[in-house]
Amino acid sequence: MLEKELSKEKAKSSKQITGAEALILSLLEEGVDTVFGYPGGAIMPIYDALYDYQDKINHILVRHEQGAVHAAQGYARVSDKAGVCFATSGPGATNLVTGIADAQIDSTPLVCITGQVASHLLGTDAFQETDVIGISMPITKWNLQVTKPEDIPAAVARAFYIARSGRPGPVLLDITKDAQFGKLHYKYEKCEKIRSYRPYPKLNMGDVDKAVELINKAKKPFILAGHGVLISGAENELRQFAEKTGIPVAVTLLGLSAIPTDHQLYVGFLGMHGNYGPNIKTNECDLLIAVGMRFDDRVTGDISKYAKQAKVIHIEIDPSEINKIVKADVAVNSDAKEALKALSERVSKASHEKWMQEFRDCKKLEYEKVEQHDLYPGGKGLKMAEVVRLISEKASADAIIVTDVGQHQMVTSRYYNYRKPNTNITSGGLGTMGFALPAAIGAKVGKPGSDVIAIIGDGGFQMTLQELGTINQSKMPVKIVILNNNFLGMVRQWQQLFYEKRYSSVEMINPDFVMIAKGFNIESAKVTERSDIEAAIGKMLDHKGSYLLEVVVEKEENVFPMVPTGASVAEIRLE
Ligand SMILES: Cc1ncc(C[n+]2csc(CCOP(=O)(O)OP(=O)(O)O)c2C)c(N)n1
Repeated sequence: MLEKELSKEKAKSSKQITGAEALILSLLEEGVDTVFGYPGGAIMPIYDALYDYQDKINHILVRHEQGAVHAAQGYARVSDKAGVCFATSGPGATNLVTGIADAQIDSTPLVCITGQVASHLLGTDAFQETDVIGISMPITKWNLQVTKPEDIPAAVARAFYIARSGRPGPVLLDITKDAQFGKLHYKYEKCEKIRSYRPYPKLNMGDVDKAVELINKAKKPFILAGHGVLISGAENELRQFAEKTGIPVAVTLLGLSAIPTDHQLYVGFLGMHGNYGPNIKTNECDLLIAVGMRFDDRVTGDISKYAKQAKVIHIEIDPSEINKIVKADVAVNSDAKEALKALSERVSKASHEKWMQEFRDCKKLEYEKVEQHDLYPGGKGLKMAEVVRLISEKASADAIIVTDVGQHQMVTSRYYNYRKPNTNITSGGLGTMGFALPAAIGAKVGKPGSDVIAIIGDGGFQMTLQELGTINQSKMPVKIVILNNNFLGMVRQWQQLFYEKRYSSVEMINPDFVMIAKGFNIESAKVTERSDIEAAIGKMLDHKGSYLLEVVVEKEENVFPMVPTGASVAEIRLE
């Protein structure tokens, strides 16, 4: 049906159409069904063209361009498509910057379209002129300024190809107003390759054989699974590989949900606030098999003391990540799915029961020292962990959990039971407070059949709370849980532990969140007592529309374990 209509559009366009209409038709050719955006002067012709295509493209009007870009990220992360956002020139474009940087570091495919002043005004400090190409150069996978209408279709084709292929990332097209107004003979050709850009490296079987040899010999092998596993859709291949070899699997923050957290070989989450076992055992294993991860410093701690005893196999699609932080004994420059499949076919069947037991012993210690106090606290105050665990028990397996940044993010990563792939959406590399609320909107649009639950701190919520307006206008049934400790909790924790409790600008005098939600027509409730929490979560999940639940939690709770900055992973603290 759409194809028929598109060819009608094309036939019409053998006359001539505007660059703005060509942009919309090009987006339709790429299968775009949703755009998150905010209009303004320099992008008005595009919004005018969009008016005629409202039945084909759902434009979600956000309340701030940062909301558009984070929503596009949420959409991309759950839908396997590129997220698309529109913004005007100048402040519209600069408001996208945080989200673009976030998408770049977390390998999220985005196509950002900005309007720009007319080309004869470029470089004159015209009204709302800003050099968004210069600004976004280091934070995009590719960007381009388009000044001629006839260049629009090919630019869009290239943009989608680059954003989605290989290691995904954000691209930006800056389109001058005269290019939007001007006319062209429209013709669209999809981009399938670009000279000298090789997004899919060919798997080298020699490297695979070398990796197999190391895996078969290892006594204490250890898999570290990252976001790359989810991006390449390699969850089954990861499981098959781990099950055949009996190797324990830990995940990075963005690798969470790549393997079910109740899988017998899953040993926990890595990094600064990760689980005890995976951190300690990194420095005791004899082989690290890193898959689709980039050895972020939050994972490695002091790099000079990181896994020195181990051989390293690094499976990674982006060659620039290989040997960047950790020297690989065997580098497999490949898509994770293809590499894991090849490895599984060749490795010997094995089990590492004694080694697995060491992880279970660590888990027991962590449970006794940390988890049981977090989950079953004796005191009056609610703890984040017990709230998260209840949400985990009550939410359906395919519910998508979107976290913001801070203590609640780490607690959710530790205590939520992720059962299905891509059910964890968070800002990992950039750690962008304000991410969760708009990203949850995008995730709901990208996967309308799944419940989307945003878990946010009181600080981060106030960074993008204006997007409650988007939820209200678009009738987006997103569930929002604010874990309110009246502090910028994570910073307070650091000030307590490393700055002699000199609390400097971390206490929050908060507004009435329930009343705020009401103002946006969003059903809401506040819980302060343990006896009310279970029913409140049930009510929220059963509610058909959007819902905001404020949970007042202990003010000065700390997240442990913790690898202090600059310490080795072996120096992880349990208290
Ligand atoms: C945009 C941005 N500004 C500052 C920070 C630094 N930062 C990291 S965590 C944090 C505190 C978060 O507080 P809150 O949202 O209340 O969550 P909590 O840690 O209490 O769970 C801050 C300020 C950040 N990550 N992002």
